[in-house]
Amino acid sequence: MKDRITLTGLTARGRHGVMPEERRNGQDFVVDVALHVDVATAAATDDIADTVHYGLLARAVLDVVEGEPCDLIETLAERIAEVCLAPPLVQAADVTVHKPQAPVGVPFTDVSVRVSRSARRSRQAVLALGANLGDRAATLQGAVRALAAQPQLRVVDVSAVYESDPVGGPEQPPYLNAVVLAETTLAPEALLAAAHRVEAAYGRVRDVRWGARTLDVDLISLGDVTRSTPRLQLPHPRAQDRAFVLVPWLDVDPDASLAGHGRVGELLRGADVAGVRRADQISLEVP
Ligand code: PH2
Ligand code: MG
Ligand code: MG
Repeated sequence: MKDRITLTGLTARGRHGVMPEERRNGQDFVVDVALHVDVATAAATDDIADTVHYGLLARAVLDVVEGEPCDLIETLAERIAEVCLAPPLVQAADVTVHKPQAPVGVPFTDVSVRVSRSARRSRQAVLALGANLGDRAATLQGAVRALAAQPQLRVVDVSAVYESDPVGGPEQPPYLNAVVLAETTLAPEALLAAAHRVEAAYGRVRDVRWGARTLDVDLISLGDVTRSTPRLQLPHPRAQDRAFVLVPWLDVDPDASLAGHGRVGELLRGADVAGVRRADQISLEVP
């Protein structure tokens, strides 16, 4: 996406700087911004609601310049980038802050800092937990807590717990399964890494495929992300066939749907759910 909306030479007085006289007297700061916005829709509809109103954005940028003083133009640029990324249509922003009257002590024309920042939109993550070794209930609760403690991830809800007959793999004990709904700004690979960290905290070793495990944390879906790499497939390629995922998922989100397969409630109509039994004596807390 190469479309840009740029504002150049936005100027206001601010009191940013390390020197006491900069704080006292203030000086001009000049800001250039380039907003990465797909303007095709607005071009077709000719409607301001389909793009970013640059007048409003310009005012918001200068409010930052005139606002709370900071020492560094790096800090100022970062604050301005945050304001630029606030409108939902902005995918990324390049912000340059110039300080042409900076007390540099030698003749000069300008000093500037430029930052480029991408919007980090929050997405819903659906994670399936499974445990069939050790204190399974304690492990699941610990896993939910450990997920909630991951940076940039908020646990929103947790399903009821289900006991399920093992599907596939060698002979092994029954599982406890549950599904966690979360909101996260993590990229897919970073979310996978977080899931692996939580598994590792419970002594998970990766040896026998589909074998018994203290804890399994599977990524079922992440917003509308699709991925097909050797390490990560999204949505999960087998979720649609797994009653031990679909039953708890429907429990925690009756409107759930799995991209490419439709509503979870519908998927379960034809599914064999006999092997998945609600474990009413166990319930998991949302931290
Ligand atoms: N996980 C597997 C393989 N088989 N069976 C049940 N019932 N529950 C699971 O979580 C499970 C499984 C591989 O991750
Ligand atoms: Mg797994
Ligand atoms: Mg699994």
